[in-house]
Amino acid sequence: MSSAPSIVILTGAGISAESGVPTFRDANGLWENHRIEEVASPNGFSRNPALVHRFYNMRRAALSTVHPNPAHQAIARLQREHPGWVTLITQNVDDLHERAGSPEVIHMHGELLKARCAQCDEVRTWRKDLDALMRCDYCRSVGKMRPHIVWFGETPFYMEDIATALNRAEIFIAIGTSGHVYPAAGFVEVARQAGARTIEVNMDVTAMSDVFQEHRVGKAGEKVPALVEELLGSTRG
Ligand code: BV8
Repeated sequence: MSSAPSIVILTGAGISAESGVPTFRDANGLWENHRIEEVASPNGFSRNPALVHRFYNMRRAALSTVHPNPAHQAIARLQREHPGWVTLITQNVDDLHERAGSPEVIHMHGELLKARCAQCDEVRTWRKDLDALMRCDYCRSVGKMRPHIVWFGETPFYMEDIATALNRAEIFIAIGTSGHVYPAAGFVEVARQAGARTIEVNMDVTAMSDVFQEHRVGKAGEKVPALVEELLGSTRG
């Protein structure tokens, strides 16, 4: 096992901002005058499935107009070149990490380009619009297709894998996340308890800034490539 430190990275909407994907704070938590917590929730979906499908269809269609930025590319480079473990956890539902070349991405809040049948739980890649009248190809039920997204009040995906990675982290880096949504916001505390060096990359102060030991204040597109160069340089010796 290499002596190189194991690194855990958590990304949020801020890493995709320079690619042109609006952050939740940019929308100050609203969409078409609905609070995002209402739209991105099981109650919101059962109350008004057409509204929720519209919310996700619009964001899914917008993916074809945006591209990875140097921050996504730098993380993919770290995953390729760092001799130790690198675990990439994202709260984002876009596919920009994958398109930047990241070999493994833990989408703890799901993915825009996947749909799930609420009847049989089958998940499939989905690039088009979803609607409330669609039939599931597997169980044939109608009207049960939903975005494969973790809504507010639902349990995030891959929590066991995440806990394992956090407990063995020697460096924990959070990039472009405001630290308001749990359990992701609490990951820094778990890593710090495990003795990790903690680094926050953000343009602003966040709800969790005081828990991080180090800060790289600025745009992810500039600060992440510099941080990756620093980390790779230190393992090159
Ligand atoms: C759960 C998918 C149980 C949907 C999302 C009361 C108190 C505490 C917690 C709760 C509470 N009531 C309810 C809860 C729990 C709730 C929660 O935390 N609510 C909040 C609102 C208080 N959480 C849940 O419901 C979660 N589930 O708790 O289940 C459980 C717990 C543990 C274990 C098992 C079960 C599920 C939450 C998931 C919801 N789904 N996404 C979709 O995308 O449509 S959340 C969504 O919002 C994102 O995924 C992300 O997580 C969050 C937005 O945060 P950010 O990504 O940080 O984005 P934001 O816009 O806020 O900030 C951008 C940041 O970038 C800023 O800091 C900005 O300065 C910076 N930035 C901008 N540009 C740049 C930049 N930085 C660098 N460079 C730039 N260019």
